[in-house]
Amino acid sequence: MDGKSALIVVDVQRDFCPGGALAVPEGDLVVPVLNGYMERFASAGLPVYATRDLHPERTVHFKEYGGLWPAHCVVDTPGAEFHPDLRLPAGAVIITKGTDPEQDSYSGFDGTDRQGRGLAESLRARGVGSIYVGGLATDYCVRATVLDGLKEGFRVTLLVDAVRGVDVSEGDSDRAVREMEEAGAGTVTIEDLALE
Ligand code: VGL
Ligand code: ZN
Repeated sequence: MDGKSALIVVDVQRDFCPGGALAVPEGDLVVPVLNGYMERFASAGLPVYATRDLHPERTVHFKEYGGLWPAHCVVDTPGAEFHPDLRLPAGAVIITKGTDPEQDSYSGFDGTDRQGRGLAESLRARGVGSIYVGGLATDYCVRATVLDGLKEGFRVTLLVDAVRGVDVSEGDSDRAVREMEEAGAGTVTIEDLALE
């Protein structure tokens, strides 16, 4: 697909960082790297999106109600906030997902902006054809967002230096990276990022 590039920062929230309710090992280490990516995109005049996981107290996503996870990123709690050191540029679009108590909603493409517009629709409306995805967690929300982006017809690049995984089973993140590559995603680090 033709079109400009956009950055998608996935779920860099307090609860996914050390000390949080569902801490991803080294989750906070993505913050300075993503700040660098956000500066590059913003100074090139390219759109920056940030997704956030936002759950009601009661959802099938949580262990207590049949799901996989301890309660995390509950609406109106500090754990749902973006990491305090994450420097979202002015004009960053926030995409919220996980508010439906009947669904997991791992993918950013399940989310909506403040106007209720879906991520794919918002990207297309801005002429985006290529997305760069980093954040948390490699083996869940990053994976789902990358695979859905490919299905939606975007060119997708995984920011391999700006992701960390949960690894419920050892090797999950490595397997997720291979799966994303096999599905058609490219990979890049900030040293070799060349924005069109
Ligand atoms: C996530 C597990 C549960 C994620 C969200 O952001 O990857 N993982 N909810
Ligand atoms: Zn969640």
